[in-house]
Amino acid sequence: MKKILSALQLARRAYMPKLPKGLHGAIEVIEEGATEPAANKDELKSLFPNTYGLPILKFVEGNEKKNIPAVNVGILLSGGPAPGGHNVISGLYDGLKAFNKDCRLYGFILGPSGLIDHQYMELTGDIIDEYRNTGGFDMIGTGRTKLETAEQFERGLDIMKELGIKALVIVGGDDSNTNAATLAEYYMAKNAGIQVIGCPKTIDGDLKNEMIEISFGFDTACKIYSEIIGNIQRDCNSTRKYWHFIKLMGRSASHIALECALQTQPTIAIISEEVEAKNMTLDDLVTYIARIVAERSAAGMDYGTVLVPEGLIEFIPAMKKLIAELNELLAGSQEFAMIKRSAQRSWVISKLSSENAAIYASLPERFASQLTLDRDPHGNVQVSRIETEILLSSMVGIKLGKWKEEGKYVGKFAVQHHFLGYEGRCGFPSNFDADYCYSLGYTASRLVASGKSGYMATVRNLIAPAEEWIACGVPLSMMLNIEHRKGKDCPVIRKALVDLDGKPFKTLASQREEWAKGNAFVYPGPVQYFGPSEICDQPSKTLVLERS
Ligand code: FBP
Repeated sequence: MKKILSALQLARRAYMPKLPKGLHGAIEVIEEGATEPAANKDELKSLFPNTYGLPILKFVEGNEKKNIPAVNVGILLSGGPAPGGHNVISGLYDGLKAFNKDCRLYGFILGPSGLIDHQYMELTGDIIDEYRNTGGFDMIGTGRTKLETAEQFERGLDIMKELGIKALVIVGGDDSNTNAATLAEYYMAKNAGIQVIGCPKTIDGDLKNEMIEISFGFDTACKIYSEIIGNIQRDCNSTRKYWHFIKLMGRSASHIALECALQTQPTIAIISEEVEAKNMTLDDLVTYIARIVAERSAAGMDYGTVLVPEGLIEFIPAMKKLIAELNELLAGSQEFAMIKRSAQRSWVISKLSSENAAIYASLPERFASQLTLDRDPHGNVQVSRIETEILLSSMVGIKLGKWKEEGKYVGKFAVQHHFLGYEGRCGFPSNFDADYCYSLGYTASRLVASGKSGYMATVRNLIAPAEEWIACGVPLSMMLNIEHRKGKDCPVIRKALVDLDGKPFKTLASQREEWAKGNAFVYPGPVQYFGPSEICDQPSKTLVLERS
């Protein structure tokens, strides 16, 4: 069947992403000093003897074109989709072809499982052209299989040997890049002749540190969510009868909620990291929201918006303890899986410590059972399936009901719920993400050509015009630390949470009281692709505040 493309799709296909100067011309790489991780140095050195301490690499514009032999390269996408993934692939493809037109690129299907199960396709020019500047990961698909066992690594090696692949690019978040670090070490230790290179992806924006300014996809996803929040706010301000509780993706950190709050100025924005820092209970949080609802009601405003970060529940200290105990209890528990649904609640209560059992028993049935849903392959609670926005609004409703009985509140509290997550993960990448991702893919090609392994492709100086961005290779080993996961200590890339001393949060904190009192709503409108640079090329507010 012939695919029908919209006019915008056709126009986007023709868009040529901007590249930093350092990626023009011949390959020239500068090695900076040796690196080390911020913590657990000795343990990490013994776990990663071959990839520990590598230098940071910087790519600069080169003059002398060297002859580089053709290589075959594999790429896989891992975890949730993020706008721009196809541009990483097209940047990698174009970068490889620029240094030798006989290079070939293979995509592993549906993420890491494609590598293990030998499901792949060759990515030719025709296929690449069809997906340039499009959203989604559907060119080759993605998955969450965790690459962790020697058997999986060997299965990967078999297929890569068969296809003559010399380098593998893994596009993913903190967990997937942790896998990339382990795989790089494994192949280097056995001299397998396979380079492994990571690439920082996740709409959550929590794969960042002094070397990674932002993960790709965050910019577009936040712009899409902000457009929708703006539309909801305009509806809210038009009908003046609802409180909208809007849950926003971000499995752990609240970067998305914070960025969207800065873009849209909602009535209330919850930031999980603040809830944890202030040691707030669920009741504290409910009281905080109910107080604002009641004050607005007294001023004649029975409406407003509340942004709720998806990962909130794990940041309420008492809930965090409960979830940690549930994780240990349910990890590989055959017994729990065999129990009838109706008996699961009492089984869990009987196994938990008395403190956690009491909290668990106090939760509404539906919510309690959501806390026991399967963990993902990395051991994470699937917070996208937990209806925190409904829990909060119903508890606020109960509190307001009590205040009504006590004569402290007379308003109306009518609620609408929204969950913004999947709507933004496959959107057309913004110009920022289109350029950034293409540059990341191109940088990965330079790492391949330079024979490097155990590196992540990164691009820095992102608030400057794209020409001035800096393409780098950062050792994966320097981003690792040891954390307790699924009942054991393991090396993982540290997740970046919202910094409560950072400018983005401080900006929110300095303005939110005003937003709570009046109508400060901002309606940012849709992402723009063609037009003046100040409308089309602006990076996220978080990035600008953090880096300016
Ligand atoms: P990644 O970290 O893999 O990029 O995924 C992010 C995310 O979109 C989270 O915000 C969300 O909790 C999760 O994926 C949902 O995943 P799934 O697609 O498995 O439902």
